[in-house]
Amino acid sequence: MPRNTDALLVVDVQNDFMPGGALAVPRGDEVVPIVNRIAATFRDVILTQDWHPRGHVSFASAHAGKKPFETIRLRYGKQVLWSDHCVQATQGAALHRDLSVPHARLLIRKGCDPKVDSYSAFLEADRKTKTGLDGYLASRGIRRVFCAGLATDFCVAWTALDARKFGFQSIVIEDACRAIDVEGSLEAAWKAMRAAGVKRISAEALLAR
Ligand code: VGL
Ligand code: ZN
Repeated sequence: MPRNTDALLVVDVQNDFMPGGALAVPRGDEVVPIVNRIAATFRDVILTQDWHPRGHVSFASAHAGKKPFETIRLRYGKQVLWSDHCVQATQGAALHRDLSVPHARLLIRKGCDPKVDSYSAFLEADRKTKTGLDGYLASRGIRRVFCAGLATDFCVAWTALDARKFGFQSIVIEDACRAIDVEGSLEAAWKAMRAAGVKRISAEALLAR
């Protein structure tokens, strides 16, 4: 069973990332019942929500002649461009209706700056603006974070990597995530996570402990 020094980060389980959504993650809906079961075993659960203003810099539609999944260079580095998604206060940005984590204590909204993306729940894509999650977790006495949700190769991976950067043990619950997988992004993400000391576990193994 998870300890009081463990937290679960439930990343971007939102309508736009579901099959049929604006930025669909294949089989993204399958994580919902798994996340619900896992979350019930954690005292500390933090939810994240991708939460962009209209015309956000990560939207292909904001750049003349650009299409989703193309990349551009911004001041802070390379940016993949996406279809418009998770626009603040739209139904697409809402959490999946069957996500059931009534005891979650904190919801982090990210990607709110019109000019800066944020995959990670800890740091925006400029790699210096903090969301405050690191301080929150430290204040709660958390030493180990488990990550689940969408998408494995973007928001989950960046969050799990930044957890290491801020000194937490970091574990991805691999079957409680689904990936977008553009141009080898999933393999690259696992490689980076392995190199950074991010561990992987299955939901079953976690629940059996
Ligand atoms: C995400 C692409 C753009 C994610 C968010 O949640 O992984 N991916 N915005
Ligand atoms: Zn986004």
